[in-house]
Amino acid sequence: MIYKRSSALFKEAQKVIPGGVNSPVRAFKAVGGDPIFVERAKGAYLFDADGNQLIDYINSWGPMIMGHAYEPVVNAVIEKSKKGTSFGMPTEIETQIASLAVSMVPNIDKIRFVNSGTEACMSAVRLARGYTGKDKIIKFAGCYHGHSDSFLIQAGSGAITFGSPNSPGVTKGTAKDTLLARFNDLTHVHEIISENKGEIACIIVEPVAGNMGCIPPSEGFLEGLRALCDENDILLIFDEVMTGFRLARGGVQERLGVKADIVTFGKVIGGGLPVGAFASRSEIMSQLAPEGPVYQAGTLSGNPLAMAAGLAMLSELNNKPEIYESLDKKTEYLHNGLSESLNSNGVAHTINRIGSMISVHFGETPVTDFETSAIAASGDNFKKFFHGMLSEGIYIAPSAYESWFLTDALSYADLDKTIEACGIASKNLT
Ligand code: KE4
Repeated sequence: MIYKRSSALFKEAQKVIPGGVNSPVRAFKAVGGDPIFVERAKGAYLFDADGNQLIDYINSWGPMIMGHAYEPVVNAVIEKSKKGTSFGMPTEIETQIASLAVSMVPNIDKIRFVNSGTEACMSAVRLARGYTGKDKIIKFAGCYHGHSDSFLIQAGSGAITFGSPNSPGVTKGTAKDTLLARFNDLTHVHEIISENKGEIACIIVEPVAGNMGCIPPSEGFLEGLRALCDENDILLIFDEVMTGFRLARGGVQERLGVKADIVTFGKVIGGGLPVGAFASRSEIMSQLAPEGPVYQAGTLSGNPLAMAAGLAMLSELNNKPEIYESLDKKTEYLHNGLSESLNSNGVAHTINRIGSMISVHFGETPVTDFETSAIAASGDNFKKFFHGMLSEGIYIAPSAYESWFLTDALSYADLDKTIEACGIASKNLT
């Protein structure tokens, strides 16, 4: 594979864009080398600036569940754009996609659209604080809810669960209201709640973690969070930016049968255009301006093109529920094939999978939280594996801390090619 033009484009980009990218993970810092510039994409395939064809397992970090340049979405955007691109006024299509989303997702009556997953999660936390009148939040180490200040917090020292900023620019004042718990560890959550009685507005969690690799909740974890929230008058926020409309039409609430108080969305809900959203029962959503006192706003929120893309995407998923079974089967097939390849090369590994989310972790340790994810990500194996797969025309996440996302456009021949590539890429792993 030649990447001359991508490297040249990267050099140009770095002159006018910090790090040459508009989002850090794209820069290949975790795996080394210059990032690939994509020229176009169709279905399961990326076509990069050097003309290489790659099988895509990132799919824009989740949105492309039906594959790139999906006709119904493309046509909807083209038609809508002919009527104008933004008005800053209410439009009927916003009500159409809101009604459809509310009909697909359990336990929500109303939904507010924004422009990113970050905005959705940031607004959901403000709504929870406004509704409960309490300031503190609990999040989980390794879970990512976007780059809002309250989320850029790392575990405090030792047993102290108070967070500390993990980015310059985040103030200690902000950090003190964010408490850090271990994912899949109910005892730890219970301890934190006891230490902060009556002060916690919400627990925000990726109900299936996708930012430590893919880590499904352990048996009873989500149910335990639900019980702790009910017992302590805390709102449970499911950050379903990755899992929403991907793991089921109704997301994790439907797939695993646990009720959240507020749910956030991104990625799939926009069909590849910038859409985030947060949703809840009427009693909570009525606190939002202009109905209630909790302020939240956005010039391009509910943008007609983005709504057209999202409505086309959700309509497809709603009308073809068989897509979820197809995606689950393809992901299981890939899981079994990758495992066979890695075992044939004697490579110690674990694979986490749920629905169409999957991740490969090296070493013997099962990956169930941030610490075990970090252990698996240490060493050079992931970096070698990433570049080995890329050399075989397979594009996986350029970081061991990311999940892969399958698209239903993948054929079984694509999966076989991926499995074969894994056998080659893992030959020289330790
Ligand atoms: P955005 O602001 O990037 O649309 O969404 C933030 C977000 C919120 N919640 C979850 C569970 C998420 O995974 C994300 C964003 N995901 C990353 C991938 N790990 C986006 C990729 C990037 O940062 O470029």
